[in-house]
Order: sequence, then structure tokens, then C-alpha cells
Amino acid sequence: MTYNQTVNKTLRALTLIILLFINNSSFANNGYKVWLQYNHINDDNLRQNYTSQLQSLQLYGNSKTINVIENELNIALKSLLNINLDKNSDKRGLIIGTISTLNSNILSKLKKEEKQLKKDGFIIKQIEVNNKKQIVITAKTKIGVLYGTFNFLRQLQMHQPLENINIVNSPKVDVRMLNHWDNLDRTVERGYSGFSIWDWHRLPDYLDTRYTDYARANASIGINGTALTNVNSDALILTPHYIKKVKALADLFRPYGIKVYLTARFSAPIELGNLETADPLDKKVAQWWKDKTSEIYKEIPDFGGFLVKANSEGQPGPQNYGRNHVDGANMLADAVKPFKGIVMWRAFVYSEHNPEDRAKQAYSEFVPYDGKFRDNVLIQVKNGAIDFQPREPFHPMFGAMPKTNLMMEFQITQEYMGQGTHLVYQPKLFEEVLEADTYREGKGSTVAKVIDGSLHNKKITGIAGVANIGTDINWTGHHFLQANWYGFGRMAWNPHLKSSDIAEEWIRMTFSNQDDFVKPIKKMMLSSRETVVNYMTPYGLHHIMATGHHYGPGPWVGNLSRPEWNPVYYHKADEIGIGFNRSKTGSNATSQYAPQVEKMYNNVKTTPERDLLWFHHVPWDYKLKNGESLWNGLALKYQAGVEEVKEMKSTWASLKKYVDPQRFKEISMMLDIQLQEAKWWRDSCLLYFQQFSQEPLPTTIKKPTKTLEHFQSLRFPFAPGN
Ligand code: GCV
Repeated sequence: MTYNQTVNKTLRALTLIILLFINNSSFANNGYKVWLQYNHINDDNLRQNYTSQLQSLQLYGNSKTINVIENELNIALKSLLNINLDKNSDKRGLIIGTISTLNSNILSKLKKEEKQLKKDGFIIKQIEVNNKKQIVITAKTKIGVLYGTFNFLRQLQMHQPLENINIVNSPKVDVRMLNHWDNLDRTVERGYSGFSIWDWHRLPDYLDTRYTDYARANASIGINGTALTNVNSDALILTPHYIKKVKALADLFRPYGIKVYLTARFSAPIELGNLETADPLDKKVAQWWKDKTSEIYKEIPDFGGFLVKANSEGQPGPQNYGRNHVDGANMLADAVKPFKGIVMWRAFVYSEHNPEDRAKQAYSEFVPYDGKFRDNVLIQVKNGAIDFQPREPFHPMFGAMPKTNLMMEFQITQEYMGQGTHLVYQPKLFEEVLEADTYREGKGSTVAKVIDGSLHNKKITGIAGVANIGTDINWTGHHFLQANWYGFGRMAWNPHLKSSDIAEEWIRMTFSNQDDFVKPIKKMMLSSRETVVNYMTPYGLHHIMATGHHYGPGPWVGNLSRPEWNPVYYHKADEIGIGFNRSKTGSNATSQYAPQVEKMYNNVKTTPERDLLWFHHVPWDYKLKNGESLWNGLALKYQAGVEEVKEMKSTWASLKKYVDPQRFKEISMMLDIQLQEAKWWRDSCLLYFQQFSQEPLPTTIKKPTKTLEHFQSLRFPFAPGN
């Protein structure tokens, strides 16, 4: 062998080793690439099939978004198929561009599809051009083309056939946004995955690569807005110094179709403008906001608008000046209106001075104002009437304000659901709420139809998710919690999607396409939400978490100054039974629902058992549908929750060979924590409630090894997110 031959051989061997290293699933994977893993396709037939159809790339138009598209295709196709598309050939391949850039021959083959397109929707279709099959990705807008590209890449990631591909898909909701509860000091309220990704100190000059990857991930699921700052807001973000930083992010996000929004502190005219008041009806105050808004739009012409938490949990608002939500929201709406901005005004209000059941207060305060808000105001309503519990019945405001734009707020971060360590697949919860029937316009008036605007024919619609993103390498702390970010985006795009389909997409893109892996993991994800309900708050129990940080159980807490911050306020356990009577014989919160729903919830027998203790105070010996007494049933649910986590652990352990060692180990450790904590929840809650029921535990449940006093003495002064 000559010297050259030896060198060539060695180089080839090295290349092979490197490729194996990159493609082999046993190579460490820190999860940074979320669902954009673009795992190499090892199936030779499939790879050859794709490669034969993807040889060229014809890109039309000139814009930063087109550059983003090209870049994403390069990253993805290199990794999936180890190919580069040829831009100077007319072989079989991709034709990509907005409708206005495509020639009439191509367009004539897309007529039917074009008619179905709405807003940023897209078409992916195989057509014949000059006797060659080509795949066209097009849309009315460049962002639509970007969405189409990501959808196309999803098809490849999921190993779907390309022959005869024909997809037309448009978003069903206009504003699809993340709410970051990120403070300017980089702590994140209710954040469990490190610090805020917004490096305010280094902005605007230093642009972290994370910002680009954040934008890619969000664009890939159709998210088109981000409120950068905490709703418990700091007026400083509205100063010129910070606006420059926000502009840098807005410029970076623009090609990805993501608008930035800011939280507006209602007292900013006093804090920044030296005015004596922030009264929304004061002319100087209104002018201050108009000037501030113009200043922002000068820097960020497509600024999205403001998100406001007012007169809630100590935040300032119009009521400080004897005004109401309409006065406050409309004043801000008028300021952003000339620039096509919107105001998202949150309905999360309750007061310690109001003796009314906390679950009723938002409805009581807002519903009388139906029809009074400007058309660029959206009232942002949490999915349930209390606060992001493992399970809540849908918020009665949905469907009850036909003349108002109502948007949904989900909490992706798991403040009350195991925080950063419990595997809970939340799209199952989102789906349950979205599918709930409000009956406001007769049967079938689902919450999803309120949110997509079809129930009351809305011109602007929205959905927000409180982000679970932080500086942790894998963004969300627990690898599986990336699925909640992903699933939120997919359901924001289309609130009628099935959580099971979304889980399957996510698993195939994030981990593996092998059915023997996909099936059990999907099953585990889909049951994980019920599991957390079982070991934390079965049968409609709610808000029994520990004080302040909400980490772990605290059903015994009853000494906080605000009555409605105490778990005892919610479970009302006594010698007779347990649960909050919200029926017509109690707080009458049921009257806030449409008559059909009200009737169902008023009667203990027709109330779904999953919501039993939300609506009724039920005797300990009440007979459940399965024949058990309430006490036994409750105990068995807690036990079932623990058993289910054990099952999750064994499912995961059995799938080791499909997963890279790093993610396998990290997830295994998280599941260990989840099991310990599920037991903690079970034992502490049962010991506490047993004081009232005075009943023994069912024989199948092991006696707790620790005392109630032990659980009550636990303290977590540095629990995150608080
Ligand atoms: C941002 C709950 C949380 C708070 C949060 C609030 C809200 O009360 O515990 O941290 O504040 O909801 O949604 O405004």
C-alpha cells in the first residue's frame, strides 16, 4: 500500500468513526436540540427514497426569513440524510417561496389548495413541473413558508412518505404566545429550569445563540409572540435603556415571525414619568402612555403590545383610583391602536377583602363588562377559576362574554404539578379544558370554539402559555417537559388537535421512531397527568400545596393572613367529610355556568367524580361509583398514583437500549425523585386527612413510615421559582 493509500484509508476510517459517533444513539445527548434533533435516518431504503426526491432546492424571494429557511434545511438535511441540496439544478427537489414569487405554471397546480389558505397557513404539495416531480412549499406570507418548511421537516423526522404529499394547514388562533415570568435580575417566577434566558446585562450588544435556537424551536411549532417579562412587572423595562435591549431581541426574532410584547406596570407613569397619579382617566396619564408607546414603536415597528396584571395580588391597577378594568384596558388599548398593537388584560383577580368564594371573583368582576372593552383588548383567562391546579373544571368565564375577546392562559411551567422534576404531559390537561362544553350556545359550545373565535365570531383570538424555559442546557430542566412547550405550541396553532397525536410527533422527533419505543412512551406520557392528579389532588381536591413556593404537600396550612391562600380554605376537611360546597347550597359558584352545566355540578350524583370535592362537601362514608367509601376511594387514588409512578419507572428502565445514556440517566434520576415525592404526597395527605375521617387505611396501603409531624416540620427555604 502506498503512503497515499494508507492516508486515504485512515481518513475514511476516521470519517466513519466520526459519523458513527454523531449518529449512534449511544452518543451523549444533552437535550439542547429539543425536538429539532434531526436524527440521522439509518433505514437505507427510506434514506434512498428521500434522497432521490430531494436533490435540488429552488428558493424564491429575498428576505431574512428565506435565509432562515435555507439555513434550517441545511442543518436538517445534512443531519437526517447527510445531503446538501443543489441550488443550481432542476433535478427533483424542493421549490420554496411565497405564492407571489412562484410562476403561473406552478400556481396553476395549487389553485384548490390556495383557496383553503388562511393567514400564515401553508401548502406542501408534490406537483409535476417539466415532467419532473417536485415538492412545493408555499404560503401567502413568508412566515407561512417558514411554518411549511418546519412541517415538511417534521414529516421527514417522522419518516412519513413524500410521494403525493399534499398538506394544507392554517393556524386557527391568531396570537400564539409564550408568557415569560422572567424578572430583570434573571430570576424566573415559578421557573424550575435555571435562570432567565434573557441576558439583560449583555443585551443589546451580545446576542446569545440561545435566542436564535429559541426562535427556531418556537417557529417550528407556530408560536408567534413572546411576552418577555414577568406579569408582576418592573417599570424599568419601559425605560429607553431597556427598550434598546428589547429591540435587539425583536430584530432577531422578526425573521422567525415572533413579535415581542412587554408587561406594563400600571403605575409606570408615576414611577417613570413623575406624574402624581396613574389614574387611567387622567389626561396626562393617557398621554404618558401614548408617548411611551410611540417611543417603543419607533424602535420596534411591529411591537405586539402590552400584557397587564392589574389589581391582582398587590399589583397596581385602575381600581387604585376608583376606576375599573374597562377604564384601564381601554386607555392602554387606545395608546397601541394606531400601531395595530393589542392589550392582553388578565382576569386573574381575587381579593382578600372580598368574602366571596375566590373561584367566583373573576367572573363577578369581569362578566358585567362584556361588550365594553375595545376591539384590540383580549381578556386573558386562566384555564380554571383558581390557579393552574393539577385539575380544575374549565373557567366559567369561557363562553360567558360573547361580546369580548377572551384568550386562554395555560401554565406550561409546573408550579403546582411537581415543578421541574415530575414527568407530567400537560397537553392532556390542555385538551381536557379545550374539549369541555360550555353549553353557552347549546351543546357543542366547547372552550376550543371560544378560543378559536368560532363560537362568537371573533376577529382576534389568542392563547398564551406561561413558559417553562430557562438556562438549563435542555431548556426545561426535565427532558420530558420539553413536550409541554412543544404541545402547547401545537395546540395554540390548532386547539382541536389530539394530545395523543402531539405526543407521538414529539417522541418520534425527540427520541426515536422505533415503534417499540414510541408505543410505551406514548402510553406513559398520556397517563402521566392523571397520575399526578392521583397522588396530589384526587377527586377534585385543589390548592393543598405548601405555602409560598408550592413545592410539596401542605394541606394542614391554615395560618396565613389571606384566608384564600390557606389550603384549609379549599379542602374544608372536618369530621363529616371533605370538599368545598360550591353548589347552590354553598357558595353557588355553579350558577356562573350555563344552566346545563350548572345543573350537572349542583347535584353530587351528576358531578363527574373527578370534580367531586371541587363542588361538594362530601361525607367520608359517601359511596363512590366503584362501591368504595369516599375515604377508601381517596386513599386508593393516592396509592394508585404511587403505583403508576413505579410503572413509569419500569417502562423507562425497559427502554434503555433506545436512548442515549445521558438522557436515559437524567430521566431515570428524575423518575426516582418523582416516586419519592409521590409517596411523600400520599403519606402526608392521608395522615392529615385521617385525623378527620378517623378511618383506617385500606389494607392494600402500607402504613406510612413517617409521622404527620415529620411532614409538617419540613422546610424548603430555597425552593426554586419563589
Ligand atoms: C406571576 C399565582 C402564582 C404567582 C403568579 C400568579 C399570576 O398566584 O403563584 O407567582 O404571579 O399566579 O398568575 O399572576
